[in-house]
Amino acid sequence: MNNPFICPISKPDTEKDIYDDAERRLANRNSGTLLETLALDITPSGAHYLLTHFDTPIIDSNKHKLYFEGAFENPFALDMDQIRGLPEVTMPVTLECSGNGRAHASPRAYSMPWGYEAVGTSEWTGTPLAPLIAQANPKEDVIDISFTGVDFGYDAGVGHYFGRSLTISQLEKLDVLLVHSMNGQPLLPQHGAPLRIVVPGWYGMASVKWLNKIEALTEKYEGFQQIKTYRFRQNPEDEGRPVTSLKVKSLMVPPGVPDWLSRDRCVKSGNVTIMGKAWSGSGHKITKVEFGIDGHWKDAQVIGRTGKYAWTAWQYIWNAEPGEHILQCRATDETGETQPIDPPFDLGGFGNNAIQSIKVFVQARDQI
Ligand SMILES: Nc1nc2c(c(=O)[nH]1)N[C@H]1C(S)=C(S)[C@@H](COP(=O)(O)O)O[C@H]1N2
Ligand SMILES: [Mo]
Repeated sequence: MNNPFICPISKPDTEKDIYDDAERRLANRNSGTLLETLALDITPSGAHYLLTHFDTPIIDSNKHKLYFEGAFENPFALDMDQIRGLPEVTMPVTLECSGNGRAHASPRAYSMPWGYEAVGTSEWTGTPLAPLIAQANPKEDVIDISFTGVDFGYDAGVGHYFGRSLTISQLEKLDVLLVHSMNGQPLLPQHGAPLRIVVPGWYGMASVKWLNKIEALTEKYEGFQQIKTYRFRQNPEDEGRPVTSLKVKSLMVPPGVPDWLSRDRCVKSGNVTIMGKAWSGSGHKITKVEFGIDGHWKDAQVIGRTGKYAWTAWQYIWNAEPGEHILQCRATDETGETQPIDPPFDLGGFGNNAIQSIKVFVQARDQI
């Protein structure tokens, strides 16, 4: 028996607000950012969201090597000491899982049921990848460069190492970083220790963790995580469009205090400072953030961005009047892209950048 998962279970239809054991197992492993940490420019490492398909490999960094192989003129390997000795860059980058928001789309795709919380910003430290690719020197007919982690597992009956690819021309435009540290500390095991890439401005799936192989390919890369998933599809026959750069999006720190189970909020009347973050893909600037109160939109104050590839802080002083309210936020970037009110349909539940809505009950100050 080589592959016991050759006939995988088929994905059942989903029902709104009802989650089965497989979805709950995924949700327990892949924790989300605490939305209250959106008040900070940098997400504390322990509160950064996690998305891991298989198991977290436990790697001895003293033995770990990165191999440049395949159709390079000058293939070589580097150990971690050599990588740490290369020119060092620290970049704040916002990572967001492309499945973020999946649970709010209807029908919900059967997978990791993210609400709003699969996003975070870290200071990533490492060395730019481009000079290393140049040193390895791809042969003339190379079209794709693949990035493979040491984590192996099965999906839809296919056993594979988690791997992704970028074309030579994508690599020229993207400031890909080979990363060994996060927020001033060596990478935590679950975030890719000892080595990962970070692809700024793209959804998280491109930022391969536990990286040990960079391969130059003269044919199109056909790894499972490139071809079978992370594609926008309308139906199962659809070949789909690859998921690439982040769509414009914004979130707010939920104001006031929550009810334990419903997570609805209670706020005191009067001036309430609403804080949040907004971001977009490919280094595009956020030009406008609006704050919605029961469907009436006002301009929020755009404070400033944490970095070219990191989110932008915004705030709005809301004069909260007693009663029940729906609060929302909506960002627009420099290309004019903005967030839809309703989640766009996608078969895999990818790229849902619909606006966030939070229900709050405002109590008159003298009633509390
Ligand atoms: N090797 C490997 N790299 C991976 C993954 C994985 O499962 N294995 N998950 C990807 C996905 S889908 C996302 S969103 C990001 C999440 O990074 P984080 O867990 O550090 O937040 O890692 C990406 N890199
Ligand atoms: Mo992801």
